[in-house]
Amino acid sequence: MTTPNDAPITFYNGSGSPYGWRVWLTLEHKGLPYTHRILSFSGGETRTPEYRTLSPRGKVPCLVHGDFRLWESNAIVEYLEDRFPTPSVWPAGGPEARAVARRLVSENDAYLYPVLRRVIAETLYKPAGEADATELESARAALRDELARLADTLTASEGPFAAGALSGADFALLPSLAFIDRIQARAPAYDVAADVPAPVRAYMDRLLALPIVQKTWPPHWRA
Ligand SMILES: N[C@@H](CCC(=O)N[C@@H](CS)C(=O)NCC(=O)O)C(=O)O
Repeated sequence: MTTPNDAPITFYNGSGSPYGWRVWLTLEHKGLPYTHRILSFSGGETRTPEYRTLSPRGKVPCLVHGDFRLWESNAIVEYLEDRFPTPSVWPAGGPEARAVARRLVSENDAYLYPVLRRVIAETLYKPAGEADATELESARAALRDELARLADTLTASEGPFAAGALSGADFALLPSLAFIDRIQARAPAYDVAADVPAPVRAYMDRLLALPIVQKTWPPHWRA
């Protein structure tokens, strides 16, 4: 049976989840009504049998629309786009522009975020001063390379955002970039923010000025 468009939406998320964040931004960008359930990772709320009936891998994000359950953030974004196409999360410039925006999402997921995870593992998940220096420098070198590529993309962009106008590409990139500032705030001795090139910093500032970004800031980061 097809889910009616006006069926209630429940969005399962975790504070600080980069994958949840892009779905959250998509819901807000489209102005959709939804119930927001923020699960506690440390409290094991993503691991309960009840939650696994919705999201079998026990991961967030998960979207429930009427009787339809969906997990995997990019599939959720595309589902919301199919269901509620206006405003779109993809650029208006035709197939090429949309393909470039989707490519930026793939590059974030395949390259930028994985190297950032390595930096996070050494800086946020280890006590101060206990990072593996060799691994951290290797990860930071890879991160600088990814940020340089992003700086080139931004410089070539025909608008203020990664694919021109605000799009799903920005919704994937913002959480990764926000993590750099999170590391800077929590582990300033590493000065990871120094690795951010000027065009990327200016882009982050433009993103941070958006009301939907302020509204979706991870709740536990505000404390
Ligand atoms: N490929 C998935 C990744 C989802 C994912 O890794 N979610 C993490 C949070 S960022 C999670 O739920 N982890 C909980 C756990 O593994 O217990 C997606 O795009 O939705």
